[in-house]
Amino acid sequence: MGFVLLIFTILSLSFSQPNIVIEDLWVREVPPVSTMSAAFLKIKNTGDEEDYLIKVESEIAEIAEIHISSVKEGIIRMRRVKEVIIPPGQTVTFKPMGMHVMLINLKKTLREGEKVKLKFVFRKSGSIIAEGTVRKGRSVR
Ligand SMILES: [Cu+2]
Repeated sequence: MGFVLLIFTILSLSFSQPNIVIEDLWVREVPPVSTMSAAFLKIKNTGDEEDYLIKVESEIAEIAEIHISSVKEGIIRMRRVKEVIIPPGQTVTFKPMGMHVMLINLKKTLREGEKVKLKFVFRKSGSIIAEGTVRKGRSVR
């Protein structure tokens, strides 16, 4: 009995972990005068434990913040979120009018078709670098 329990403990330790996959990353093209843009993506967790996105960094902007947009009384508002839970077996989508990565103080002009890299930091999985493409979109938010 003790032996069986020990094996079970080892198995659960080795298998209970998040597995983060980043897909469909894109950054919105903005006019050269603009100092801000936003990035959108899908974060998939194919593991069996939750993880948390706690930080984003990019070489194209001085600051990258996790934001969520909402409409209140006809006005679009954004607020910063400290962390985003990525539940096991689920995909969290960052999309226009929802969650996004706000890129503040752009260091370069973003042109459609260009490749950009962002670093996503997760509490358990650590840093994951993803490459995306600059695309045209409707509004900055
Ligand atoms: Cu924002």
